[in-house]
Amino acid sequence: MGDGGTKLGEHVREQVRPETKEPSLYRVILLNDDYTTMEFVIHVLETIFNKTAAEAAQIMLSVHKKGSGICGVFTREIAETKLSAVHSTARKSGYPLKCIMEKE
Ligand code: TYC
Repeated sequence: MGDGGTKLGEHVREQVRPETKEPSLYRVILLNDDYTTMEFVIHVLETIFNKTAAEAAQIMLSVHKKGSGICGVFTREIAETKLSAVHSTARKSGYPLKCIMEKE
């Protein structure tokens, strides 16, 4: 047969363990800097990370005080897209805002 199929009379092993795995998850972490305005960070959190105004203000202030903070946990491709979106909108507006991703 040669196509991974089975011939008549061959036994097919029942699959006992699924071959699919849960995807790895990544934290997207926003970093503080001295130049990006608080308003712009709040705007980024609302538009890219779908936070409410209250959540965005809380995360922004925590990053401002502590140096970094989690804005969400995503699969790898989505985390990469969020990073690109943050860096692209920040550069367009002339801000050095940075975020990184870390495997959970
Ligand atoms: N530290 C900035 C300021 O005082 C505000 C800020 C907060 C910048 C969070 C980046 O990820 C950040 N304007």
